[in-house]
Amino acid sequence: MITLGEFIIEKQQDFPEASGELSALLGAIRLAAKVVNREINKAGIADIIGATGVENIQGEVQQKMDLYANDKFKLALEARGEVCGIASEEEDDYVSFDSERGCNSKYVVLMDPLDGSSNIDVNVSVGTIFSIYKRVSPLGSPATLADFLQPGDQQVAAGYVIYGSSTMLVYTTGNGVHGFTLDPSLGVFYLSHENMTIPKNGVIYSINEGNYLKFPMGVKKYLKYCQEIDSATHRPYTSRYIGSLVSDFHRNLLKGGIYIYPSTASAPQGKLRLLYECNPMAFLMEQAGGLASDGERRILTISPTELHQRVPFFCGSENMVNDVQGMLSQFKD
Ligand code: AHM
Ligand code: MG
Repeated sequence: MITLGEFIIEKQQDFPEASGELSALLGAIRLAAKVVNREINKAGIADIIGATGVENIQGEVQQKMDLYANDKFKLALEARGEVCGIASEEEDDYVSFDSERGCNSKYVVLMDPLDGSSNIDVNVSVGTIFSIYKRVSPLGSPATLADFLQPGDQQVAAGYVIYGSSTMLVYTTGNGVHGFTLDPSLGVFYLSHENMTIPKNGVIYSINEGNYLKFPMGVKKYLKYCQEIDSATHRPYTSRYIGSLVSDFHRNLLKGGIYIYPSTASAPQGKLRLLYECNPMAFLMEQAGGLASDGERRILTISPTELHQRVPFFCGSENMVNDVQGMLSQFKD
């Protein structure tokens, strides 16, 4: 049984120039994940369910657990001292860690500390998403906005934690995707899914179909294609939508499928955020052999202009993403 800590150190040895800073940073994420996991498991007993009554900068109601998770990840990252700043769904602006240690750290972390938080109150899986870059500003100074506005193909690591029927941490440093399952009695993550890959063809599609009438024509055509009967291509496909990106992504990664959050008539850029939702998931998906696009371009090549920028998201099995992209280019509104 290999633990996450052992695995990170083992992989670090493949890079003779590695200083151990990224390993320490991943260690901080691992610790915060355990703390958040413990708290989420008490939902229903402790006073952690429900809204705070405050909205974040994106006009979404913050849940108590959103803020708790944000605080724990921020504290763990600042304490470990390997990052010069963080950006988060729950923070209006980026936060730079201006201590001497912070200014001399070479990484930044972008995160969605608790994704799918509307599912906590009803005991449905939620997750944490994280994305790690090397800073572009000089060492020895505070972090700058430019450190956070890098295209996704510059990520050095990305991953998620899924707080599900078991808790897993899945990450990549650009050398495959590896999954670890928490043994809650010992508080240790063990390697359970080495080199995860997604099937090229899937039979699951995940989309909030309630918005159907607002979808672009190409997406409507693709959904009808998914529902047609054709035994050669295993259609009709199966519809599965949890409403927690991490959970929908994780299932599709293991089984093969596509996750779609397209532009809609009322939200032309879709709902999901490029920097701390789509980019890390796109990095993981490509590392697992799948694709992630905004309908036209690879997500990882988009140059961000804003911290909380949104983007349409099509992510999953290679052939499924290619099919929907084909329909988007064929059927324009
Ligand atoms: P959140 O970060 O506020 O939780 O929003 C992101 C979530 C995703 O996890 C999920 O896939 C999507 O929003 C669901 O949106 P909708 O309710 O519109 O289907
Ligand atoms: Mg989110």
